[in-house]
Parts: sequence; C-alpha cells; structure tokens
Amino acid sequence: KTVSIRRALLSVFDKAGIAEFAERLAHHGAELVSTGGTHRLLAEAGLAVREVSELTGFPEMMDGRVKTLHPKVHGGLLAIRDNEEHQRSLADHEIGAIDLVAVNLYPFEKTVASGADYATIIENIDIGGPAMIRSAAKNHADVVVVTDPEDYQAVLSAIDAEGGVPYQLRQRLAAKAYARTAAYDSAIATWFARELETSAPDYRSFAGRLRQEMRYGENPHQWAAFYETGDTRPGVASARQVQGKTLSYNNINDTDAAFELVSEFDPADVAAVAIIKHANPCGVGLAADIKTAYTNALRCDPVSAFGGIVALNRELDADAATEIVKIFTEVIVAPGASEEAIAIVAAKKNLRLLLTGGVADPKGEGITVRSVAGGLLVQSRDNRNVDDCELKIVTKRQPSAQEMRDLRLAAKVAKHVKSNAIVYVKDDATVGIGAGQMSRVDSTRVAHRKSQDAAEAAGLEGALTAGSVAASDAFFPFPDGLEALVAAGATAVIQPGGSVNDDKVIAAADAAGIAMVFTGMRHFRH
Ligand code: 93A
Repeated sequence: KTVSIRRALLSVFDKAGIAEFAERLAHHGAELVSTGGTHRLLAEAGLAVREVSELTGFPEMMDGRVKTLHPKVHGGLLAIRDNEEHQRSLADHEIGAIDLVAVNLYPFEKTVASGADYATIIENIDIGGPAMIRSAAKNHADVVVVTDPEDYQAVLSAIDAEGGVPYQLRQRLAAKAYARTAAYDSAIATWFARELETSAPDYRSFAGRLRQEMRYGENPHQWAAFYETGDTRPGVASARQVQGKTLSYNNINDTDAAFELVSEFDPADVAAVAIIKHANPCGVGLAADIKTAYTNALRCDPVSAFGGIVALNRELDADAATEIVKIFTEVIVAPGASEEAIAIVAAKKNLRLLLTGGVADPKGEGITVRSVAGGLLVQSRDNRNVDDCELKIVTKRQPSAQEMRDLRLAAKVAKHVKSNAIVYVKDDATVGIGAGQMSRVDSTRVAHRKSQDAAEAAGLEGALTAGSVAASDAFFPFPDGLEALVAAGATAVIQPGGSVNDDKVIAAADAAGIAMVFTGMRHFRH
C-alpha cells in the first residue's frame, strides 16, 4: 500500500530545498507542522504552517533542547494505523497521526571540524531530531522518513505518480535514516573518546559516513565507496584536494599507506619522502631537504616509481615539485605546499595534490578494520615503532653511528611493507625492498635482485645493497635468511629476535662479522 501524506512534520537544520518540498506536499493536501526556524522560513515563503508548540501545547524551551520530545509528536509517529488499540490511544489523547517526517540534524561533525569549544559542540548534539527519525523509521509501515534533501524529489515523484509513497521507498528511506543516526552517534562517541584520550579504540567508528562513491573498487567490476569516521586528524580522509582527478579506491588506499609511512619521521628532525606502489613503498629517502629526500627515494626503484604515490613529511616546495613532476605520478600528499609549488603541479592537470595540514601522529590511537566472510576484523592501529624499543646489540660487532641511523630507518620502513618484509638501507635511503613473499628468504632475494636492477639503471656495477644495513619485520626462524642478507652485502641487521633458533642466527652473524640488533617488536602487515 502507499501512504498518502495528510500531515507532515518538517524540522531541518539544513534548509536547502525545504520550502519547495513543503509547498508541493501542501499542494497535495498535507497539513504542515514545523519547529521554530523551519516554521519561520515556511511562513515567510507564504505557506500555511502550524508550529509544533501549538500541537504539543508546550513552548519550545531550554534554548530549543526540548521542542519535539512529546507524546503528541512521538505518538503520532509510532501509532500503528490498523491497530485498534493504538487508534483508540490516539483518539483518547487527542493525538493526530503524522505521515511524513523530514528531519536533518544539528551539524555535530562540522562543529567538531570547525574547532568549536566544548560547550558549542555539546549544544550541537541533536536529541529530538534523531528521536523523530528513529520513531518514523521504526514505523515505516505507515510513515515516511526523509533525512536527506536529496530524497525530496523521489518522494514527490512517487506522490505525483501514485498519490502516496510506496512501501519499497519507505523501507529504503528507513534504512538510510538508521544509517544516518548510527553514523551521527558514532561521530559523537569518537569525539568523546578523543576528548578523553582514551586508549581504548573506538570499535564503532567504522560505522562511517558516506563521503564519496567511486567509479569502481579495486577492479572495474567492483562497486566501491569511501566512508569517513569523523576523525579529523591529519590523514587521507581529512586532506584537502587542491587539484587533479577524483581519487580512486586504489589511490586512497595507497595514499594512506604513503602518508602513514612518512609520518614516522618527525619533520622537525629530517625531511622524509616515500614513493608507494600497490600499498608498498618502492623507495624511502631522508635528507636535509625534501628535494634530496625525493631523489634518494627514487633511486631505490625508479621503474616501479612510475605512476606512484609520493608522500612528504614537510611542505612541498618548488624544487621538489619540479623534480617530482618529471615522471608520471598519480598523487602527491604533503602537510602543505608553497604557492610556487602549487603552480608547478598545476601544469599536470591529472596529478592530484592533497594537503593534510600536518603529519599523522605515529603514536596516535586508532583502529584498522578489514573484512572477512561474515565478519570484520578490528584491531588497534600499530602505533609503535623502533623508537619505542629497547634495542639490544646481540653480536660481537657493534653497529657504527651511520649504520645505527640506517637500521632505524630500515626498521621504520619495514613496518610499512607487506610481510614478509625485508628492507635494505644505505646512507639514509632504501636501496632494496622485498615485500609480500611467503618466505623470508624469498623477500631477501627479491629485494637484492631489485637492487641490482636499480644499480644498473644508475649505471653502477653490482647491487646497491653492497655495504648496506637490513631490517626484517619478524624474526629469522633459521640462519638462511640472515645469510642471504650477508650475501647481498649487508653489514648490520635489525630484527625483533625471539626465535627458538636465535642462538644459531646470532652465531651466523658473528661468523660473518656483521652487527645485529634485536628490537623485541614484530611488525607484521598483511
Ligand atoms: O535540541 S533538540 O535536540 N531538541 C528537540 O526537541 C528537537 N526537535 C528537533 N533539537 C531538535 N530538533 C532539531 O532542530 C532538528 O533535528 C533540526 O536539526 C532542528 C530544526 O530546528 P529549526 O526548525 O528551529 O531550525
């Protein structure tokens, strides 16, 4: 059956399109009831509209905190139309049925994002709005709930065509309504968690808010959308896109990986650049300036860097921009950019430039979510790195100061490489990265072979790994992995340790005369 609209309650913060919507409903014979601000707007538009306070017999009070929270409203929304008992209650208490509710909420998320003070944020928690939305949505068998101005037209078209709103549309709008109130409460819970700096991750924050539908997902035959959780800390979701095409599913995933990686390096200490392909780094460089850090990163694997994502931990300057646009790059993400740099990037129409306003806090709390058939796997963000570890030198040979610096860089990069991860570093830049192999020895070999290719591209003999240091994301179960690193030219190694065979691995390192450091912290990433 279709529901014809005899009485509509309109209470909207975002007033876009509401006057036209109300006018059309009135045209079809609906009585209009409205709250203060919405009432004023509709009356000024020349429509016959009653105030909700007239309906309830109570004034709007307490700065509007209590305006629609009343049995005359909720009874009118929740009464089942073909239930005699419910109908008698309506009659006994002189409650009029309400057939349609159009509500959109106080802008809680925007208020938080604007940096408003505590009291203002609290005042922007809508109570009456979600209550009406939930009542109307529960009773979608008899009531129409509209929470998005984008849906006004669909409702009007149905009324024009059928004289009322069909069940299918009411049901779809009810589902959308609950998604909205869920995301709203999730944004409030997330804000509270951050205010309290609670270490307990907010497992509800994956109930996100639809931000963007993509043309497709990881592959063209897959549907995809981007949901934001309301977390406004620097990162891919809160970044401002200055230019370039719309980001794709893979772009967003890779940009996140790139930005999280460079955020491991404090911009006050050093400039860091990471180039990412398929969510793995193909080069990471540190230097005193961003341009040098980029050229250091590029040397590691210039072939893979083509079409990559470039992340910086400092502002993009003109020198770096000039260098980066020389090869095809999909995305640049940085805390900021100079006017000159923005102008240089503008010459490449499709290249996306994202500005985050700062780096991500590597120690920040957060959650990561992935799906499995029939469920979601949720865990806290991996917010520790080698700087949090008590390092233990386990070999006779001690690492030199430069080796120690390079070992720290290698360990931080390895944390962001899909397991099994092996990372070779020399002179503040990666020189070989092995990712995603099922055996650690294979990752070691892959990294070494890629390093030979990079050496050839640079017109050098051998491999860039000669005289390098290496990191492994997890312990070596046997000495063979370590021996492969030594064969590739590594002079120092950093790894978590903790294998039952540690003694044998340490003996192999001593036999080869290299230095080895244990971190005690594993960084699997799948
Ligand atoms: O402060 S409230 O939580 N208390 C209420 O009873 C209530 N009823 C509707 N906020 C309430 N609303 C909200 O007012 C609606 O969700 C809407 O966002 C806004 C519309 O107010 P106005 O019509 O005065 O602009």
